[in-house]
Amino acid sequence: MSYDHLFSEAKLGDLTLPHRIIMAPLTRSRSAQPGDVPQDLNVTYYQQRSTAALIISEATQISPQGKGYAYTPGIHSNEQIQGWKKITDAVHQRGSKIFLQLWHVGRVSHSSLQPDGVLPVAPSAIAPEGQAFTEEGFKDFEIPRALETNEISGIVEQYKIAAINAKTAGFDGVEVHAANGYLLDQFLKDGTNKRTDEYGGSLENRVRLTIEVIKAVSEVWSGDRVGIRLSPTGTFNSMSDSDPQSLFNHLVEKLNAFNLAYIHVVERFGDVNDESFDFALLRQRFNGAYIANGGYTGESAEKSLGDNQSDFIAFGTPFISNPDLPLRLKKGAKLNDADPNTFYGGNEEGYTDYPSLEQELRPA
Ligand code: 8OZ
Repeated sequence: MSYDHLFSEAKLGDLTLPHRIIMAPLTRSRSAQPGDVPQDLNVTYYQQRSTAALIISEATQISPQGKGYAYTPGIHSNEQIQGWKKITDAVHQRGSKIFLQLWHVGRVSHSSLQPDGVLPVAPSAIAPEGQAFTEEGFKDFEIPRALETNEISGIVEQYKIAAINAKTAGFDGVEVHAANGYLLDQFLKDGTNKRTDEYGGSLENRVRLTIEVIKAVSEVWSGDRVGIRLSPTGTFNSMSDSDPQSLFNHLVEKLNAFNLAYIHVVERFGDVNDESFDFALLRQRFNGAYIANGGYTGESAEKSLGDNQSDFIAFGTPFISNPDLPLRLKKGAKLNDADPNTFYGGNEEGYTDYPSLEQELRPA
């Protein structure tokens, strides 16, 4: 089939992107140790994928406290900033753009990953189900420590400093990770937020932290270089909300004050698809671009764009195993399957060794 919509130019904030295929943030857990530093292997990986119209980096911890998985990169030390600089240079050299995803995991961590071995922090003292991925293997989640009201400005400050560091590292913008059960999502949803201060209870109160973070980050970057990732119906990391439509309608209306580049919406995670949520309504209420994500194929992406359901499509798993995904879609070429055994951790295997179409077609 022809992908006329996928391969049409469009504006994202003040950027003009050559097509609609965005590389979704993908945790791959391959930063150099010690220090969670982006390394040459990561440069190669991102450079291989720089025919995406925009790359959104893997989730990146804004502070030592924001870390929840072994081997994920940070953006709080000088070494990390210098490591990222090599990546942004390589991507720019190939003519693409890259945003950094700003990540604080909240309760999705473990004391063994935290500075001084303290408990992870969260809006309320409620543990997620399951286990954290630590350097010593999987460990049961612990009951997190509920943040004091007077600590919250310090959390906002962590995002702001990380946004400044992202600028130093040469990124084109930042995406605030408010999805998939991490700290901001924990404050948004009432399954995890049982607070009785001004950060809990009403919709107004539950969106407060996210809005404060967006405000702080938009003082560093202009709003049109800032996006936010949301997962209204996501249940990953033991998440739930009693009325996600009202919550996220309210949130995007508040976001409109900042002229953000985009909302990046995880519409489904794995096979879970909640038909009761009206994503079109969310898009209608928001004044920036809508990036759709979650299990899209070339065909369903083209249909979504053509039906005016989205402005861009973010592909995750297909970009793991097809570094030149845009070219493959354009040519109607076969896509390689991704091997889940090499998603997280390890070396170049399953990371930088998936072939481009050119490599596949070249006689051995
Ligand atoms: C899968 C494994 C580890 C982290 C997310 C950052 O869900 C993640 C993540 C996904 O956004």
